[in-house]
Parts: sequence; C-alpha cells; structure tokens
Amino acid sequence: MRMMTMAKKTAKPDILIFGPKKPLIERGLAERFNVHIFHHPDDLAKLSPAQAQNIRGMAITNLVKADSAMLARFPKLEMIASFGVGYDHVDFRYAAEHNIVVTHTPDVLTDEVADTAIGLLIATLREFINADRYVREGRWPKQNYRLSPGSLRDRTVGIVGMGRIGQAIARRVAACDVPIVYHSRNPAAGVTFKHYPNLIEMATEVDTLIAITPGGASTAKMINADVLKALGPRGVLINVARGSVVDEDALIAALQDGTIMAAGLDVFAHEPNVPEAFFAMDNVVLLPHIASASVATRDAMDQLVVDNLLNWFSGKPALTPVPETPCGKGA
Ligand code: NAP
Ligand code: 8YV
Repeated sequence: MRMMTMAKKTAKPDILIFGPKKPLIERGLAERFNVHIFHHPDDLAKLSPAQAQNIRGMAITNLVKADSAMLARFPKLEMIASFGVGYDHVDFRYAAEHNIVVTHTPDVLTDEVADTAIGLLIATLREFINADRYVREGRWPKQNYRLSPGSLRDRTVGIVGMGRIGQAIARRVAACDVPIVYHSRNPAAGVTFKHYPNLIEMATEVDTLIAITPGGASTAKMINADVLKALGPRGVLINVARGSVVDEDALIAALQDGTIMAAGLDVFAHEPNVPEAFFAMDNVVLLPHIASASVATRDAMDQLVVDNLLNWFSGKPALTPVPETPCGKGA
C-alpha cells in the first residue's frame, strides 16, 4: 500500500522497484539511482506518465506481471532485473523486441530449492506432517502412529526438467540410492540418466515425479490426467516448478479417486489461493511457495538483482541475463 518516490535531484537513472518489500534491494539501489518504490500492484497507477517516461531500470518479483501492456508504459526501459530464476511473469518476447535486457537470479537458489524438493518428497512419502499433528494432538500414548504405506526405498524417480535445479535434485536422489530417469525436450548435456522425450512414457515407467521446469506456455498443464493415470496408484507427484505445470483439477481428482497415492506441492495455479479440496486430503503436503525461502538464499537473490542493475548502469554487461533477451553492455 505504501508508495514512495524520491525527489529527482540529480541525473541518476530512474529505477522502479515494484513488488513486496525488499529492504536489501531498496538499500542496494538507493544511492546509485533515483528510485520509485511501489509495493502494491494497484499503486503503479500512481506513477505519472511523466515519471514512467524516465524509468530506465526495473527490479521486480514474480508477483508482478510484466506483460506488454505494463511494459509499454516505459519507453526508455533498458533492464528488467527480476527476482527469482523463473521469469514466466515477464513478457521476454516484448523485451527482446524492444531491446530490453531481462535478468533473473539463477544458481544462487539451486541448492536451497533442491533441498526443499527432497524434504517435500520424504515428508510426503513418510507422512511427517500428519505424524507431527498426531504427536501434538496427544494421540501417541494411546497408539503408535501407523506404518507409512509410502517409502523412498522402493521407488524410481522421474525428474521433469533436468536443468540447474533438476540436476541438483538428481544428485540428492542418487545419494539416497534411488534410481533416476528424466524428461525434458532435449537430453541434458553431461547427464547420464535415461532421458525420456515423452513424459507419458516416463510416467509409465516410474512411480514418482518431481517437477522442476519453467512455467509458461510450453509447460502449461503438461502433468495432466493422462500423465497421472500413467504414474499409477503408487504414484507420488512433487511440484516445485510452477502451479501452471500441473492440471490442478486433474490432480485433485486423481488424489481423490486413488489414481495416484499422494502429492507434495510448493506451487499452485492461482497463488496464494489454494483449492480448498486439498485442505481435506491427508495424502497431500502443501507449502506456500517456500522452496528458496531461507534468509540466506533470499538475500543472495536480492543481491543479484541489485548487482545486475549496478553493473548495467556502470556500462558493464548484465551478470545473469535470460537467454531470450539481448545482452550487450549498459549505459
Ligand atoms: P533451467 O536450468 O533453465 O532448467 C529448466 C529445465 O526444464 C531444463 O531441463 C529444460 O530442458 C526443461 N524444460 C523447459 N521447458 C520444458 C518443456 N516445455 N518440457 C519439458 N522440459 C522443459 O532452470 P532451473 O534453474 O533448473 O529452474 C527451473 C524452474 O524451477 C524455474 O524456471 C522455476 O519455474 C522453478 N523454480 C521454482 C522455485 C520455487 O520456489 N518453487 C524456485 C526456483 C525455481 P529443455 O529445454 O531441454 O526442455
Ligand atoms: C521465489 C521462484 O520463491 O526463483 C523462482 O523461480 O519461484 C522462487 O525462488 C519466487 O521468485 C518468489 O517471488
């Protein structure tokens, strides 16, 4: 709700910081730039057309939809520094056409997200959340918690997406002595696990899917009713990718009718709103999109947003541009 625009006293480049409050980013950019800070989506309307005309850089999170209509307000925009590795919220085609470089925050979150995926997988299989509730409700003295039908011991994991994070997940799953295969459009360089170009074929061969692809049109609802059916009644789905990657209605039906056994979900189609149908299910573990959300990792992501903007506006190349937009050097 807070809106702050610092007075323009110098020829410092004008930067828009837009999204949930991020003190490290705000502090990191305050000295070098004339910053305009908006925390709430509706507040952007308060930026006058004259101010918008001067904006040359932008620091945003994935809660900000940077579509062509939004970006068209900023004719002098040179850089969109986005927080997070996924950038499905940015119209990078528009950016490329308008010579705007988009940066993201890869690598610094890879291990944290991979750790979360493994934690979520084991918590889902071994029912840690239900067991925790069991202890808190004082039920243990009356009866031991049930043996979990799920176990990592007898599984084969199919990783959907074998990029930076997929490979970090694979290293962890391999350390648990669990067989791994993967699906992506192309075989991943240097990866020796079996590659399935066809997701349904892979789902037929495994009992556990871990999704870690980008969001966006090419992956929309790729984990659908057919994939869940192929996964089968022992099937477990872990989604740390994007909610859009899974057909949520099909997943709810599959969990309700036993088409698959369980799911661990960090991401949802319409965050922060989660379908109520999940709340009644014992066979799901639900996280509020926290895969990268430790203080240390989020600080590193914030700092990379700052460093991309500082580099660019010191005439140096962007540090972590997305592959689809121009690189070059800043002004
Ligand atoms: P990355 O290195 O670019 O890897 C992406 C992988 O997905 C690649 O193996 C890619 O292979 C595959 N892929 C892309 N499009 C695909 C498609 N249409 N069908 C099948 N596979 C496809 O990215 P990363 O750093 O590992 O991050 C992956 C994603 O994880 C992010 O984009 C973000 O959405 C998500 N993420 C979520 C959280 C969270 O908090 N839950 C945190 C970080 C990241 P091909 O190009 O060969 O298909
Ligand atoms: C963040 C993410 O939780 O990096 C990503 O793609 O989804 C997460 O690390 C998200 O960007 C928070 O805004």
